[in-house]
Amino acid sequence: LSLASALRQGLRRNEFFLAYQPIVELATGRWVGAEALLRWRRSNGELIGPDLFIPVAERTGTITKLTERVLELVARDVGDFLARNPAFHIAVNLSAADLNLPVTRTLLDKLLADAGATPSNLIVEMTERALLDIATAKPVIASLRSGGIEVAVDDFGTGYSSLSYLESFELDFLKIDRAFTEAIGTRSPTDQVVHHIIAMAQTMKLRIIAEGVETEAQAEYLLGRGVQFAQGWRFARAMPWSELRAAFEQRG
Ligand code: G
Ligand code: G
Ligand code: MN
Ligand code: NA
Repeated sequence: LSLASALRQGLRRNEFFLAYQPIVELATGRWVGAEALLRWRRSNGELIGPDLFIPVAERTGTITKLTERVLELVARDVGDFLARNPAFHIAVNLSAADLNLPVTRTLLDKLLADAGATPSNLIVEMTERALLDIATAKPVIASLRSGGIEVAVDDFGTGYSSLSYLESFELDFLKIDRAFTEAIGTRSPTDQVVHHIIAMAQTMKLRIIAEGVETEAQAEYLLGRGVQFAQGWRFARAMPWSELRAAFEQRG
């Protein structure tokens, strides 16, 4: 069985689920949102991460179905949470191929309707493993944003076209890739790059989410440079939605 056909079978058998990693406001430690991260539990019990299967799904066209499933799972997981917590954001990852499809907008609208949520509850993260057709994606992104959904450029600095994205699209968030967060305080050349990414994002009036924050020193550095948001093991790992909701409600 090739991975591509295993993916299709996994979809039929409902082997996919989501883990949610809190997005934290650095200044207060408050959980202001969560990123939905796709997981695949195969019938033999093996857990496979998206780094392995998303590229295959993108190459074989299964990504459209996977994304559809992700949006259904989010709607099912969050239930009426967003209606009760209107300031909370759910971030979902879309692939380039999704952005080029009109059906994506329909699915996002359905997700919001199912969850009784408003567009401002949703952040769309554009990943850049696959090169985006800018001419096609531009009106889609503009339409999402004019509808009130916010858009983030994910894994900034690692993909094909980070800088051209910033030139071509109006965006709301820039997510600093974990590789750059890791370099903070290491005196490596990459450490300097973090500084410049932050300055550039601020010049462009983008809000910043730093990924992979593991240490207090990294959090201090980011906060000191005006980075508002972070994800990472320093704060919380990705977890099942029920666990996140319980922890969120306990935190008050
Ligand atoms: O959670 P983990 O570190 O394994 O995720 C690895 C990568 O897979 C991340 O960069 C993330 O953006 C991507 N990813 C996770 N979930 C999804 C998803 O639902 N759709 C897409 N397209 N990418 C995802
Ligand atoms: O889509 P994105 O690239 O944001 O996915 C984030 C991935 O990074 C997830 O798979 C998550 O499990 C992983 N991750 C999240 N926080 C940390 C962290 O602090 N350290 C490390 N090493 N990995 C993390
Ligand atoms: Mn992401
Ligand atoms: Na990322």
